[in-house]
Amino acid sequence: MELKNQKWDLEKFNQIRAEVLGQWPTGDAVDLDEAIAYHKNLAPEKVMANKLATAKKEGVSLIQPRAGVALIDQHIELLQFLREEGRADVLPTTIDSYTRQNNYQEAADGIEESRNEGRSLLNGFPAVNHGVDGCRQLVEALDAPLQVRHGTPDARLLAEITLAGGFTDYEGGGISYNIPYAKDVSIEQTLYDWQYVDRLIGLYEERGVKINREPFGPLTGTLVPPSVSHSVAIIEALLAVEQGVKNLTLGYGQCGNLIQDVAAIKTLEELAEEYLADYDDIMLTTVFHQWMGGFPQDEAQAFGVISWGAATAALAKATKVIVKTPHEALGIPTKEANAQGLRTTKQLINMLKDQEFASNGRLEKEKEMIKKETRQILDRVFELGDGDIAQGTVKAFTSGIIDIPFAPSRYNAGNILPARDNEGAVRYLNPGNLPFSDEVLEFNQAKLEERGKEELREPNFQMVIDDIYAIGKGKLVGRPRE
Ligand code: 8ZB
Repeated sequence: MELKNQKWDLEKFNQIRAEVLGQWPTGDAVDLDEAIAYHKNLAPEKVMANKLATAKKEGVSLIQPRAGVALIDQHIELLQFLREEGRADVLPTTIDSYTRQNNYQEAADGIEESRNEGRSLLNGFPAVNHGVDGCRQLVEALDAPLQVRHGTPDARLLAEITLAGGFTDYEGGGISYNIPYAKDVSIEQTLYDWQYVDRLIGLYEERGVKINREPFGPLTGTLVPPSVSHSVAIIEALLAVEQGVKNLTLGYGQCGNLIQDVAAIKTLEELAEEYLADYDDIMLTTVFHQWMGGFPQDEAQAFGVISWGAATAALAKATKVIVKTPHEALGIPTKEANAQGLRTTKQLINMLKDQEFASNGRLEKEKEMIKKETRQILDRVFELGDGDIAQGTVKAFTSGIIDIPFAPSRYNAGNILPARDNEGAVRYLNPGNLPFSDEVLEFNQAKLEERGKEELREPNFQMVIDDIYAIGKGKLVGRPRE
């Protein structure tokens, strides 16, 4: 394996491709020419990039749930329900954990047991086992675009089958579907395997088929500072477009302070445009994830959290918002709870669609700092790779130049510690080895000292713990007990 940020030649791709398609018998049914013809016959409203482009132009935020069950019929029923009762604009298919681990035999057993029990015993849709035809049954039964949502370090066969099956959007990336999801998979390996996925999508794009790509923005979903997730999103975007990806949605997970969150969505788009300037014809959109950390168990409180995310997404004018449900603290939601999260979100989106968060000094300052932090990280990554962002990324993880808080991966340094400031914005309590200037370090420190003063304690690890549990307990900032 030689990892470089360079478009793969077709020979290399095809060599590996034979291996990938041989990983499970359903790989045999993948035929790229036939799949491209199938996509060209899809109604335009079933193509994700079309919906995103229209939403971006009109300045509205689309809503999307997460959802996936084991059996095709039940999955169709679920998605139809979310479309009709939840008024979802675009649809997901959440993939089960066995498939995410490339454990297709366990997935097959799960399908069998689900048939016997008459209910889903898998936590998602096992798309590899259902194969190209199974995926096409979904596409044909539903009147909205479908995206694959998963968490798979090696997602090559899953991509082959779902894309040939008519899905028009694919989530993930070599960092964002490794570091938060796996313990023992090297970053070099996942960057390589995701180059394959992006090269495959590049082949569709070359032949006039739009497949949207969405790096997973929220990472561990736990107090991730915007500049950490922006750096990862932009790296994954650069790696994708090099392989021929044209339609990209970059993501960010809500932190909870309105000004910081609006600034994050704005800077994500502005920075990405800047870093992708050398590539032509890229369609760039944004996705805002409602709060990804711990949720309150009480459903009424959960609706409060969902609403605040919906309001923030609308005011930030994110192209899409990924919706949580009142069952978040418990596990996988019922379809009714899922639809409630969607309707709550749609209400806020509709009420706020004619309002935009006006530019002001505080917003501008926040944007300036996110941009500075992100550029400082990315500049160092390029430097480490002698201009090659793929090689730079591998080195950046080893040296903690990129560092994702609370990640399980042993390929992540795990030195940084985030904490909220006095207004709930997420700052660097311990910047670890991130390559920040004195100005950036002092800004973060001053913000945390402000909170320390208010709480009569030094900014310390207890703050981090308090912040992790705060929203679940009904607050944003984890204040000490009075
Ligand atoms: C990283 C994403 C975690 C979120 C939800 C979890 C959580 C996972 C399913 C699902 C509906 C599924 N999630 N699997 N939601 N159906 N099969 O993803 O609840 O919010």
